[in-house]
Amino acid sequence: MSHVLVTGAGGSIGTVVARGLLTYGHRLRLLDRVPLPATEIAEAQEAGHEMVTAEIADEAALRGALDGMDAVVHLAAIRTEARFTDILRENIDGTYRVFEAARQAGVRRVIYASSNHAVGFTARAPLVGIDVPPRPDTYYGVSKVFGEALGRLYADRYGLEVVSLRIGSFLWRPTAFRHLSTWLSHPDAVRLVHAGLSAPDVTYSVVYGISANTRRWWDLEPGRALGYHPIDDAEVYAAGILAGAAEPDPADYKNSYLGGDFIGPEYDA
Ligand code: 15L
Repeated sequence: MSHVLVTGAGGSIGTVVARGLLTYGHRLRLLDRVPLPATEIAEAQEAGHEMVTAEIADEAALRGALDGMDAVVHLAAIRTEARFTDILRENIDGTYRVFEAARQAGVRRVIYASSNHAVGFTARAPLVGIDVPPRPDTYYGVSKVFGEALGRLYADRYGLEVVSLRIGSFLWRPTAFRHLSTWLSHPDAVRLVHAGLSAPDVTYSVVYGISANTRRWWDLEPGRALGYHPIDDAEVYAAGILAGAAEPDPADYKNSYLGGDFIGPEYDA
């Protein structure tokens, strides 16, 4: 069992992960900028966990939230493309603040929610490893490259144990053709974060956060080496998805890259 701060605990992934980590016996402190829904507060408090309502930018509050923690799961972020100034504030500066406060507080491990969009301009292929160079597809992707690089720096320079999770499409269920490759189910997301928290001998690791999808493009071996053993497979939804829509046009360049729609002109600045 470890004492874990979860940032962005009220967000879509935060809510699922926080609830799931409780079942693994972690003691949680849940941080979000807005108060969590009353039902979740009641549930978490009943289980002996704490809630903190604060902005990541509030240094004193962040320091207080990290006090006594063994690990932080940093999920708070803008989750898609946005204006650069917003990405800079929330994803770049916000991530720096979390790593730096964790270092100062003596927190041992940081689990960082990166994204497949850190390498979104990489050509689709079975199987893309963790050793491909950064090829972000958006400012959002750039912020994830930054977060991974910062994690590497804090691991090398300060000895923090850091795990960067290149999350695919975190969804209740896949709804589009691309998701057959990129889906991360809710239960697998919990398994992924728990593996990151409980793996022994971490210095710095990058793993792809997807389920055991038959049509995956990313190599799951680095995750398995960490103890992440996904169970779900988007393939069980394939028939429904394929019946509802034509297969993507291979001549459309967006379908050649990992990032999918994020590659397209609608995501231009
Ligand atoms: C992500 O990183 C985003 O947070 C999410 O909005 C999706 O776009 C997902 O990647 C994806 O690639 O499907």
